[in-house]
This record gives sequence, C-alpha cells and structure tokens, in this order.
Amino acid sequence: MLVVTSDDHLAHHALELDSTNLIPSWETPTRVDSVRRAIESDHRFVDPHRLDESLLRAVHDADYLAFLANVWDRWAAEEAGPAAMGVAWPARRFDQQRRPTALRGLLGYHGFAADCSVVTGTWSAALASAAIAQTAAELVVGGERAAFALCRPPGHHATRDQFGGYCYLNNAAIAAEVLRRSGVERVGVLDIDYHHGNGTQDIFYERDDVFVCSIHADPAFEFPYFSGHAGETGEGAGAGYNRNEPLPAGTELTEWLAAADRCLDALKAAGCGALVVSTGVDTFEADPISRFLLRTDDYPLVGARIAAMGLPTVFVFEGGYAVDELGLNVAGVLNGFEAASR
Ligand code: Q9C
Ligand code: ZN
Repeated sequence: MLVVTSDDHLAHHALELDSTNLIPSWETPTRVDSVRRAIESDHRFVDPHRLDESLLRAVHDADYLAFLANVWDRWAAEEAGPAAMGVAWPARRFDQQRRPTALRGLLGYHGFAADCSVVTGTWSAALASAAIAQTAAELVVGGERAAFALCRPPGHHATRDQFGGYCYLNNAAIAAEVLRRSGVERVGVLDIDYHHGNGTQDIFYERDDVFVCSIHADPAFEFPYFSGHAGETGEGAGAGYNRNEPLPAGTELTEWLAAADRCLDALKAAGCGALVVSTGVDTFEADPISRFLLRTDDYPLVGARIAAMGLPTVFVFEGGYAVDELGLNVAGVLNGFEAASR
C-alpha cells in the first residue's frame, strides 16, 4: 500500500499534565519511527502534496485556525516556559460563546484538556500532518485501493474549534472531506482508536454525508469522559449518521470485533462509497495509557474485517503509545487488509 509521511513532525513534542506531573507527552516523535521501520520493506513511501488550506476551513472554524497559527508566538512573547497550556475551561453554566481576549483565556476556549499543550513546533507539525492525510485521500481518489497516512500529531480528538487529546487539526475529517469533494456521496469514518473520536463526531454530527462510527473505551471510565456514549447518534440532517460502540475495560478481540462488525454493517447499510479509518492501536494489551487487551496477532484480523467492506480506504494514523510494538501492530492492520484484498 502507498504510505505518505514526512519528517516535519519532529519539532512537535508537547508536554502533558499526567496525574500531577508535567511530563513529555506520551505522543512522541519516536512513534513514527517505530511504524516506519516496521512497514518500510513491505510498502512504498511517497511525499505529501501541498496542503489545500480550504480543507482546513471546511472542517475547522476560522478563529480557531487563527488562534493555532498565532498561539505559540503570543505565548513566547507574553509568558515563560516551554509549552502553552490552558488553566481554565468554560464548564457548566459558564458562558460558552464569548471568546476571551487574554491568551490564557483563549487556551481554555480553544482547548478541552490539560493533556495537550502547544509548543514551538506544533503548528508546522499539525499542518504537515494534515497535508499527509489529504495526500493519502487524494491517492485513493486517484485510484489506489488504499493508502496510509503516517502522520502525527494525531487528529481525531480535535473538534471544529478545540484542541485536546494530543490533537490539533482533524486529519481524518480532512481525508473525509477530500473524498466528499471527489464525488463520493457518503463517506464512512471507522474510528478504531481506543479513545472516542469526539472531534470527528463533532465535525460531522449534523451531516448525513459523512457517517462516523467509533469503537472505544466507555467514556464513563476513560478519556475524553464527556463524549462517546451510545445515545449520541447525530442531530438534524445528521440524525442516524453517528454511531458509538463504548466498551468496558478489559475488552478482548472477540467483543471488539463484534462491535466493529456492527459499525461496518451500519456503514454498508448507509451506502458509504469510501472509508476513512482512524487507525489507533492503543487498544493493544501493553499500551501504557489504555485498558483494552488486543494482541499483536489480532491486528491482521482487524485489517481483514475492514478489507471485507470492499471500499476505497484511507488509513489515518491516530494513537498507540507502546512505542516498541507500535510498528508491528500498525503493520498487522495494513498487511491484514492487503492480504484480504487480494
Ligand atoms: N496522562 C489519542 O490516542 N489522556 N489521544 C492521557 C494519560 C489523553 C489520547 C492520560 C489521551 C489522549 C489520539
Ligand atoms: Zn487514542
């Protein structure tokens, strides 16, 4: 399969508030190396195309994009310290609409979690990551059966106007938008990351042309805590075009695949003409921040299930933090997909 990647992510390594410690984020630059090494002999690598900024404006608000483009420079001028982080968020009964002018206020307005900060290389890395997802989708539009966007930072937690969960720009949403513009009338997003893809859900919640399905840890016990319940099924024109499969801690392959099959059946019944797979492998049993129990040998079966849809497919890299095994697990998904596609 064609793999799109670049080194433009290397200057992005954020800090996160982990329990009561400020630590280097689990979402590290070494994650891409792990995957690259595991897949370079079996797949062909290509460079990203130039970013089409109209795609960013299609899935994110203009004031959010302006905030992201400027926040680091403003932080460096006004504050000290290696990472720009929020300290207060517009919680219940606060004014959700009014945008503050202070930098600290904007960090809360445009963010939703203290696991995620902005550092000097964040914006350029996020733009490069988006360009990689765009390119993988363009390759599929050009006739490839599938392509893999090996990008970071990840994207599926980023909403129309908020960063969080290590995500700034929603790469999967950008890929879906490319497929829509190519004439695919309904695009399916299958989010297999361990965490709920709240950002992708948010972006497409009121649309029926992109059907978002996510299989994830129940938000009752896991991040992002406030999104991802089974009752969230879309609104307005999007009613019926969002599906969540929250699962308990300790979930193993059999239960996970049953949930995936419910998603794939729903995407098929809705007539989706192409698929974006938010490919997180933090479902792995040894993932340091997660509580599912998938094994390395399980991932080819995951890929095969996706291949059975018979749809043009864009894989977009998301989470996965067991860096040593990360590459093998991603390779399993891609190789399982290809073996079942032949
Ligand atoms: N200190 C993705 O997998 N919470 N994001 C971390 C550990 C947030 C994960 C808690 C996890 C976000 C793309
Ligand atoms: Zn995740």
